[in-house]
Amino acid sequence: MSTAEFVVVANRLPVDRATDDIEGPDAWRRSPGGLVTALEPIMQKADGAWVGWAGQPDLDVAPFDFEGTHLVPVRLSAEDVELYYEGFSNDTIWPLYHDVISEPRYSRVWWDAYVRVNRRFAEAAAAATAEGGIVWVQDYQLQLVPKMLRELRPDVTIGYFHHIPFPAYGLYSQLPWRRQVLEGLLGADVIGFQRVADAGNFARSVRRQLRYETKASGIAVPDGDGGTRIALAKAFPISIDASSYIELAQRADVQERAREIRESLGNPKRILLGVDRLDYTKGIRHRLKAYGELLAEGRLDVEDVTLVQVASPSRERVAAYIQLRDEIELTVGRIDGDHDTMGHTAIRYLHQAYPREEMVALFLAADVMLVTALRDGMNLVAKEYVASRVDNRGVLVLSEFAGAADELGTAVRINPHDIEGLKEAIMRAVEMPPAEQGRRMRALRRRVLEHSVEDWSREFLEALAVFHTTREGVAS
Ligand code: GDG
Repeated sequence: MSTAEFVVVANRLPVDRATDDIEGPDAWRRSPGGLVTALEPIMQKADGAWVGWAGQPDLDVAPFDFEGTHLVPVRLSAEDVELYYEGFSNDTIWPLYHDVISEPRYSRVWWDAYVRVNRRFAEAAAAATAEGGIVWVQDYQLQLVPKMLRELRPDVTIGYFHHIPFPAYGLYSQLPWRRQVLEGLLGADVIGFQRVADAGNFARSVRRQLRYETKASGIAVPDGDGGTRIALAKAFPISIDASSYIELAQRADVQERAREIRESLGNPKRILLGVDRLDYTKGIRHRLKAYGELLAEGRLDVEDVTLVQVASPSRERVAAYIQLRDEIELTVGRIDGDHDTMGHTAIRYLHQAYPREEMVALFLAADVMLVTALRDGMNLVAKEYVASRVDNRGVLVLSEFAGAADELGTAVRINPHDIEGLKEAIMRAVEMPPAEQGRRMRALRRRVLEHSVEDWSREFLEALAVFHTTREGVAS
């Protein structure tokens, strides 16, 4: 079997199966995610491999090459998907790490599946990596992989990036397997987080639970031979492929589509926009509450203002998501029922996923972007909106509980729990004079354009390379 010098391990492969009728690479399409774009140049240069699940249960696929990357599928049974993915990953870790917005469920059966599946990923990564290679593990579904991989392959340099928040110790300590998860992560040489606060929360949990010493970003981890090695736990805020959004936003057909969208909504004076996976962390209900009250109080009028809410389908078999969808759709129905006229709607609600071009057209059509997350690792939508506003217009209303708030200082900042404050912020955004929009948007764009997703992966891999070089030095 072939091995690679650089290997990414993620829950999902960077491809989706387009058709079941064809075998081999022709049956696959590159998935549109940001991580895929971020890593593509590195994967090609390094002759890299990507280990992950192909997205369908019980599917047996042999490793294959796709557009310059060697893909190594990890098989998940329908039961694995239910227990490891929907259960432990998305109904235990996800709610716990997002400050218990929804109650996490602690199931020993789910945990056992999580351990079992993480081991399968670690074994696949161990087999796919060349002697002295570099492995980059992605996200909360695979927190045990770094340690398991280190045990299998002590020669390999291991990085881990955590895309979601790491909670305060008082919450983290609920986890019945809190020590195992910390030890799992500490198998990595570099553990990357979105915010400085996430790295701080992690270090504190390590001190409290494991009694390891920490100094600045370094953590002294016992090496098994009576000594210690240093692991780095640090913030590496993720970003987007800004230039691809700019390119789309400059395309005449995309701009025409933006005009068409405004037109089809009856050319309201202001369009407000929300774009989220339908997830309880995104604060969609708080957004609707504030907007509904502004309409009810007559401070906003459906003749002038429309809210477009794209809520892309997500985790549709997890109970909390089924309930959330019902609640949101009930609320949207009530607000529209109370305020719509024949020609104008209060909320155009779309429980659908769209191509990237349509998203950028929406960004261009929207005067105000509402990001009201109750907790969010970063929130890429905020950065995508900013990158798309090549006209330096538009207002970003941004929750301070999204990681993006650390970088996007000139957004209109909100606490989504404070409904009155949120209402004031929406009014301010709706009424903001163009000159102020321009001042704020230019500063936002500067940040996003200066720090794109390529900078993110380069900075992370540079930090990891220090460990790689040191290890080579020891080996020779
Ligand atoms: C996790 C963390 C962190 C959404 N609907 C459509 C669509 N999208 C795209 C957006 C954006 C992405 O999905 C969502 O990224 P977010 O960052 O906003 O949120 P999560 O999915 O929760 O991502 C998050 C991220 O990982 C990266 O580290 O920022 O905090 O939770 O790119 O545009 N894209 C298209 N059609 C849709 O209908 N094409």
